[in-house]
Amino acid sequence: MTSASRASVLAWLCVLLMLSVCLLVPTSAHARLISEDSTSPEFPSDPAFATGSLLIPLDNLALSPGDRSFSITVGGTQFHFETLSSHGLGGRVLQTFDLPVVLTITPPVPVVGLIVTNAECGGRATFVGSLGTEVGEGNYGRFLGAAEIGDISTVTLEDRCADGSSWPSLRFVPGGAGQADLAASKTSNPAVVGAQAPLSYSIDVANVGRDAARNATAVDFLPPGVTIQSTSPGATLRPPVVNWSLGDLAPGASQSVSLLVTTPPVETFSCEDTLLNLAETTTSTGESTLRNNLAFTTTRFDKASRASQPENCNNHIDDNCDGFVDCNDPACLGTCNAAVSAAIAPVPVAPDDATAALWWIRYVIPTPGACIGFLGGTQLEPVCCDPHQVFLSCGGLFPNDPNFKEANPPTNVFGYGHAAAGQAITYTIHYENIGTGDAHDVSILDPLHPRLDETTLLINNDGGYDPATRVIV
Ligand SMILES: [Ca+2]
Ligand SMILES: [Ca+2]
Ligand SMILES: [Ca+2]
Repeated sequence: MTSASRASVLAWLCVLLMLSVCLLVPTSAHARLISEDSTSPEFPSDPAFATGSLLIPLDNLALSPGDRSFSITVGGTQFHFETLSSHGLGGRVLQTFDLPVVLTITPPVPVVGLIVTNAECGGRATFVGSLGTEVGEGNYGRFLGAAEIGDISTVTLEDRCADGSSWPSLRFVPGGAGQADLAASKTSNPAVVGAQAPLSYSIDVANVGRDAARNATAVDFLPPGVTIQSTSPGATLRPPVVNWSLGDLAPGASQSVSLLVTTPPVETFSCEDTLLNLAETTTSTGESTLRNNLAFTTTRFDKASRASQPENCNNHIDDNCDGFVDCNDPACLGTCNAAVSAAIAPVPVAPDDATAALWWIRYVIPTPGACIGFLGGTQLEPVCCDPHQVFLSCGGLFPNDPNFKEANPPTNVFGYGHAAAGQAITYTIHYENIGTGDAHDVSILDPLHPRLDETTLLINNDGGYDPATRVIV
């Protein structure tokens, strides 16, 4: 996802580029590929088959070369398996020759797999469900299947080097994958909050589907730095995650949970901070959609709560939240640039007045240790907006985190850089699944900094924007 927007105010002042927290949320935890040795006495051992499955030796179906479909009737329901492949299903056993066979299943099934034999380079099976896709590879007796990816409607069979593969038997669980549909919503109070202040959250979970949702849960991902004060009953606390087991939810039923936290101490807030809180709901029953399982709220830091703080002119922090850091702040005039202060009288600077800010900076002479190095349109001393005092002009110094966000113009490793007023900033979010299972329906949430102009926002990769919370999803 890339977003571009304009710095709208405070010309030539440093712009904090580490603007937000990006969160990756896999919302289908149990989806899996099934890969088993079909010659093992334990086969099939996957719990997906515990409730009963059908093993279909395809040679019992008496398929002829060129046949493109077969049907199996279970409990009055006819399951139809069909391919549009020109060479059909291959004959006595299902074969792929030099082209993949795309097998459609009508109606879809919750669990399906096949045994592969005689693949030149190993067989590959791709299972497409309503909630995700699984891909398995194997050879000579390996059973490849998939479960908990919703209603599986398509299986693509192929050989990894396109020389042909044979799939002599098929196993599936008849019946739909379930049509529960949990929907989460979330509220927070208050909307703007100071440091070390109470902040409450509530999460509502409703089953809007037609089937019961078994083993429903509500999970809250707390913002960094908050401390938990209390929760509604039944919570399991593993900060920064709080989890509630809700049991089974009948169609139309709903439950609410809540928690109270204390916001972080003032030292950990920047003036423009936004606390992003996420909630997710899950069920072991198949859902018709996972898009509504995630809910979030944002809470702005109350800048006014720090207006009376004195500006420390040497700590690289905007202590009083007037938009000006250290020597940029009129309160520091005479402290940071004595030579200049004699010639230039302090001027009242409105926090969001770009013209006033420009005027002020233009007449500051760069001196060693001073926080501004801009004169005549050339350069800023970047340390002025970097409390860590390390500026490495590097997009991409993020070797340890597979999930990171970079900006152009670039920032240092702590996310600090600078941009001119009106300049476009491009953010690129990189993400990677370093686990051993597939992550389905991954969401990326990115709160937009309050001083970036949302009217110029461009979002790539099918992202959406919620203007109420200023969060890109
Ligand atoms: Ca849902
Ligand atoms: Ca300061
Ligand atoms: Ca200030």
